[in-house]
Amino acid sequence: MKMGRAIALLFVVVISPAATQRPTPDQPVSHFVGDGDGWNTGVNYVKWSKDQIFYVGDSLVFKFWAITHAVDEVRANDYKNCNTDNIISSDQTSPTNFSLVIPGIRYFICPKSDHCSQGMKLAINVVDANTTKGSAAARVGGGKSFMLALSIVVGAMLGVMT
Ligand SMILES: [Cu+2]
Repeated sequence: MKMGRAIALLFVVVISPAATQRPTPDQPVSHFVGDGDGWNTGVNYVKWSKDQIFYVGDSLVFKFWAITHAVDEVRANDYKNCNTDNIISSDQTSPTNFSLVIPGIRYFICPKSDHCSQGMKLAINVVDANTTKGSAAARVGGGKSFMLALSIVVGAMLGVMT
């Protein structure tokens, strides 16, 4: 009984630091959008953004081929519909740097050709390190997309088992 509790405690101690990728956001981080792929077509930015936590104080850097791409910051609905009629800002030169100064979701799309509808769009949730510590539910899309991802994983596991 005592042993079991000790093991349980050990699990908490060992597992907790690994639960978040950046437990101490003391150093601001520059997030290079798409990593080595940059800002381009054929990159899964939903997946890219899920793999990291965006803290207030960090920055977001877009690197792209300026002839074929650009970066427009837009609002939620325009992100959803790939609409460039009400943009917040537009940047045509690479690299483009955005400082993440306040918490909240920010939306970016490529306004060139039909790149946005092809998936060249990015939504990030900027979190305040003091209040959220980057919990999964605080990610872009909230619990809904997290549950969707979870159900896909569970579904895949069930598929493997049967
Ligand atoms: Cu583009």
